[in-house]
Amino acid sequence: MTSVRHLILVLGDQLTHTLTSLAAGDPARDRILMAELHDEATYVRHHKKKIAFVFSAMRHFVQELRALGWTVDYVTLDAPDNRGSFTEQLGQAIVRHRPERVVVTEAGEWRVTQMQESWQARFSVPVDILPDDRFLCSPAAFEKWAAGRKQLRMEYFYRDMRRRTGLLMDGDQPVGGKWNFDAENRKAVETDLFMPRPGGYAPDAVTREVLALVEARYGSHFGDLAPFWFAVTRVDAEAAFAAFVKSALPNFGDYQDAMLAGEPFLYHAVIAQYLNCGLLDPLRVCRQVEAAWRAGTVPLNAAEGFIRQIIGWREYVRGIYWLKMPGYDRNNFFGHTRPLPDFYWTGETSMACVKAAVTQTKEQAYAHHIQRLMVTGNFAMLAGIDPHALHEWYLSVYADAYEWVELPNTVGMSQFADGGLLASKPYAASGAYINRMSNYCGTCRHDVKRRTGVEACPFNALYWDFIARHRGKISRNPRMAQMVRTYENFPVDEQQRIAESAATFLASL
Ligand code: FAD
Ligand code: DLZ
Ligand code: SF4
Repeated sequence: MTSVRHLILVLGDQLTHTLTSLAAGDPARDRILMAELHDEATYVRHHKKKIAFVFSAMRHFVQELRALGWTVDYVTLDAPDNRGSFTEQLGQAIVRHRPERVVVTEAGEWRVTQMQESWQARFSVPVDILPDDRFLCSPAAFEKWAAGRKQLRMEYFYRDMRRRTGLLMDGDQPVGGKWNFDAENRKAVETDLFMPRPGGYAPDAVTREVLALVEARYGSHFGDLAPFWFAVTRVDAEAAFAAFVKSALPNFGDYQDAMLAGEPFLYHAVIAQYLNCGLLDPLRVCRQVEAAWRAGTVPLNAAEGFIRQIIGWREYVRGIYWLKMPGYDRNNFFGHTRPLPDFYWTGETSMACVKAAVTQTKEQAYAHHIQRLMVTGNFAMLAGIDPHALHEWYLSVYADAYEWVELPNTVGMSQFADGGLLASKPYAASGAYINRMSNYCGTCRHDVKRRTGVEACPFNALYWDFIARHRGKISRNPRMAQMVRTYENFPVDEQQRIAESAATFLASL
């Protein structure tokens, strides 16, 4: 039996060498524990590609740790001593190593912090839970920012973060004279033979072994394992990001809201899976983007738009998560209860936009923001889908999904289920929006110009039916009041046709 000083449990989204629990350790005296766990792969049934990505990134991280001199107990999914959960696995390691202390960095999900907080009493060993300093704004700092504010608007939070980091600042003023260049970022996109692709990597022997393991154990989960091209090391993730800065970032701003059939990635970075498991550092990527703008290779609307997503939205949703958990996942402002339609899993629907979003989600464990927000999210809200069921779907199907970032985006931004804490208005839109921002409608069986009837785009009747159903709740919102008035000015027979078309469509789900 060995005896160690610190037993350091590193979680699958903590693959960062400067992690606080590692920084507090000493390779000569401490031992690291990492484990591939059935509970983590199945607390929602994650996409196969996501599980493979996390396991492979973990295995590569362990190689790096060992090369740095650390002793690591790495428990593979198929190891005989695999206990399946963080708590059981840690308990076993405590018996084996009898550490003086257990040291962890706080988990990214409330569910797991509850486990961490139970360990000291359960195992009668001191457990140090250290802050996660990979974020720019701590939960406590966010709480302070939020205190006393009637509305928590991202834009004001973002300005504070710009001032704090100095990113894109000219003294105390934003460069270019404006904080936000979004007005320039709503262009529709056209097919381009030279469209950049995210940097991809052929699976090495480690990844191939993981892919076989995941197929054998989780073959029935949603999603395709092949093609697998994600980076699984920090070096490759940084190379993929550098390629994005060079080839796609210049157009990132202009086409941020665009969608195009057959182009799952467009000018997006496809890095959230790397940021969220710790392979990429958020501040570092922002500094690289600022440097590209200062060097003149990237326009300001692209650099600002990108930096806002990271130091603004990403930090802000995390702040909301910790401010409102537990319980935020049970918000349901509109009282929606409809089950999630099967086509969220199969992609089998006549709606070309939804089919494209679900199909690429199945193939790539990725969809870009506007597909998540304005196609699958918008459809779910208009159709009255239970926001908790939708939350579990988003959490399971995307390689970048962890509850701290997914939940506020789903419950707050996309479903307005928190009644407007996060978003200033529901992101509800008819087919006209999707038609303006994409080329899906041209090949769709439905007619985006028709509001009602069997040929019509379902988003249209559902949109007006949503306005009608919830006007009591939304008419006081200045940004929705005009839509409520428009609906109320429709002739009564048109209102009836809307209700009938929506009911017929919903009955067919
Ligand atoms: P890009 O479009 O290239 O943006 C760059 C980076 O900015 C992203 O990698 C991400 O880190 C950050 N970012 C952009 N928008 C947001 C946002 N709204 N919230 C937080 N960070 C943002 N993002 C996740 O990382 N994990 C999730 O589980 C997740 N779930 C979502 C669910 C819904 C319903 C919606 C509407 C959005 C969700 N997002 C989530 C936000 C956003 O869609 C993804 O971050 C983005 O699509 C990831 O792709 P990308 O790396 O190509 O991002
Ligand atoms: C997402 C995930 C998966 C699929 N598998 C593991 C795992 O086997 N072991 C592990 O340590 N972490 C995994 N993760 C990430 C965790 O779910 C994540 O650390 C928690 O959700 C806390 O954010
Ligand atoms: Fe989607 Fe409607 Fe356009 Fe079809 S017509 S692609 S359902 S918005």
